[in-house]
Amino acid sequence: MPPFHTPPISPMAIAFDAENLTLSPAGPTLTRRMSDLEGLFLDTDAWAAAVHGDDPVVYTVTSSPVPEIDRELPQSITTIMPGHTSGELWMTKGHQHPDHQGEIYLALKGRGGLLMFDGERTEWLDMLPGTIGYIPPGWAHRSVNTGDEPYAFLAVYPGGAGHDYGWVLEHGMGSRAYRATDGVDLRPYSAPDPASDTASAPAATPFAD
Ligand code: PAN
Ligand code: ZN
Repeated sequence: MPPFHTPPISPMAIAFDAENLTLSPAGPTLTRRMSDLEGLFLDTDAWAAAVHGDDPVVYTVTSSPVPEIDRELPQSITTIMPGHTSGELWMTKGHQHPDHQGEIYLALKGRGGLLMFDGERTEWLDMLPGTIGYIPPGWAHRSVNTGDEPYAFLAVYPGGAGHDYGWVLEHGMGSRAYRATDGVDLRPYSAPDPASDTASAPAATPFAD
């Protein structure tokens, strides 16, 4: 066996259903609720009101069985629900790969955006079905649903890259994406407001409501 072969993964076919957003055979699925996005939305009161309400699912990540280990190339489909928290569009947590390596996203359904930040520069890519968004090494990345339907994309990334979520909490993402009549309103990043009384805060609003 060549030294670069990592048992027990063997060559495999993975059925990719871009309509039903499934990978088969499937690996683990992650569900991220509003409560998992602490410290990320600017309006902390609105975030807390949503958490204390029905704590909605903001996104899911379903994976193939390829593991997140060095030299492997895992894939996953992320689906972000439409909605906003005080105007700030629903989004993934965002992360930096501690072992800086590139990644690709292929947009599948809905409309979204890929926000990237390297600590100094911010980039935004509009993501429509068929768009490949390329994330170069060293750019933290976050996905945003800019439409009124679920936004889904396939991600393919190096299994040994790791996921550092603390980096985004510490450094931010350079911009925040707000709902706009036509697309998205990108505003300069600012740290979340300190929490106050949540009783009168507006709850997060799925567009479907
Ligand atoms: C993606 C992301 C996925 C969820 O597979 O992990 O969209 O976003 P968060 O990890 O920021 O919650 C990816 O970029 N993997 O490296
Ligand atoms: Zn990534």
